[in-house]
Amino acid sequence: MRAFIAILLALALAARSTRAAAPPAAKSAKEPAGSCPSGDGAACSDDKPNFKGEWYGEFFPGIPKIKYEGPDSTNPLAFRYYNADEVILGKKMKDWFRFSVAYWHTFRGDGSDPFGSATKNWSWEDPKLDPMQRAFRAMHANFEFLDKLGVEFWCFHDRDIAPEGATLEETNRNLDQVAEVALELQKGTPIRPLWVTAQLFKHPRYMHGAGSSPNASVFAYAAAQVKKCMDVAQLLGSSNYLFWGGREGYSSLLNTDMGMELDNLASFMKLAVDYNKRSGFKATMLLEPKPQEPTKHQYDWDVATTVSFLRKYGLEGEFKVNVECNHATLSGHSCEHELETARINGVLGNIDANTGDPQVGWDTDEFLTDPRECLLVALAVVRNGGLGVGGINFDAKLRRESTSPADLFYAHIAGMDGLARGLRSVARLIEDGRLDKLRAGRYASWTEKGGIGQRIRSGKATLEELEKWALSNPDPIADVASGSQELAGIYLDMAMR
Ligand code: XUL
Ligand code: CO
Repeated sequence: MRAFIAILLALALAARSTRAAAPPAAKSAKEPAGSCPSGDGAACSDDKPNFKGEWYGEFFPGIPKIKYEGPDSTNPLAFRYYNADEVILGKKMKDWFRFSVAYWHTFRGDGSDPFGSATKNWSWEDPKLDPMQRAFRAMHANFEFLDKLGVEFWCFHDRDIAPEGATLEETNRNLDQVAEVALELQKGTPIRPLWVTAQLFKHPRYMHGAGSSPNASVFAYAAAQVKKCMDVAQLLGSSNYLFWGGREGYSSLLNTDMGMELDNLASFMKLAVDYNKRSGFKATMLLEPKPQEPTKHQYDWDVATTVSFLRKYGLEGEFKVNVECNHATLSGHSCEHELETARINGVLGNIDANTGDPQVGWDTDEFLTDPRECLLVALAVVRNGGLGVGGINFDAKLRRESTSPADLFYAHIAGMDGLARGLRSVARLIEDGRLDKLRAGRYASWTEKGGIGQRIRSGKATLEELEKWALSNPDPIADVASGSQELAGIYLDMAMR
């Protein structure tokens, strides 16, 4: 009897877990129709020629090309602030931002978390298809999405676009095949990758790191992966090549030779820099700081640590940094601080414009929409004179509970509009001029002609000379003026609309 009950219980539990694993349907009655039913393609095929026999339907039927309708628009599938070709502060909005869609979150993110299985039911991820067919479909979905959103850049890890095979050779072949499809889809469009990176953190071989792994054979394998990934990036015309040190760090110093790991990581970077030059790729090389997660300590902790790493190993001038806002706050800084640190060191190359949640202590990768934060990010871009061949990618994902394909559009529209609104505010702030004046005014004594400030900045002053100067001049307390921080806040607030 007991055994019988146990069997019944086991069967009931098994049925429950199967139900829990099946993601809900992606459609919502109120929203535009989501995706085509997956599997056969016939139900939503149109007159487009079949491409390599993989797919000939629309993945986002019912979603129009997203247009600029101005701030009074009530249409959530329109831009209210982002007007791609409008010139602000001497540059088209699209050229200030060079927006890029992050492939991994947008097309491969399935909503799973450590406590629950996938929630999305994207048609390109049809479980009936094999991984390569799914990869081709996801690539088609990417290009339809970019076209409808009006974005000219995408960014990806090698393993986002093509699955690993049984051997490195097979993996490379998979990557070549999907890259070929991407190249075909790019043809006749302005669309190019903003940056490409090798995924050196998911596979168990990288559990101790890649360039900083204690195993030389893992280092060599990772180097081979980077070479191949750089070749694909070059083929697709990517402007940048990125390293985010997923597991380049440690979990315990007890078993870690930190000096050796850092030396090896620098060699890894040098090999890539060297190949970048010799292969004719000549991409801008980027490093993306993050303090921790998944490791306890990541070697590229923040921008300042990354700059000091580059200087120690003679790599300054070879890399710029990709500042991610959520990583900035994880490191105990603000995004503004990280952007400014990068700018004054001449290394601001790209931005992952996302945000975290102040109530959650990890990298939640949310779309950045807070007007004040967006203004400060846009201000950093303007102060830097733009991002050169870099740009802004979102590295942001839908919440697990957002399961409609239309949500992918809402999220990106909100992210793009947020920064566009920020840029419009920056233009007002600069035109108003009072914040710049307040800031510059605090340093007037350093630029005063013939003043002691100029003498000190020339590097010629000595301590004895300054002692003499202090003894023969009144106490500087009379010159110490208010910082007027609250007034600065009012100027910022007045520009925000
Ligand atoms: C992880 C992260 C990465 C990089 C690219 O925290 O930000 O997705 O942006 O590898
Ligand atoms: Co990132």
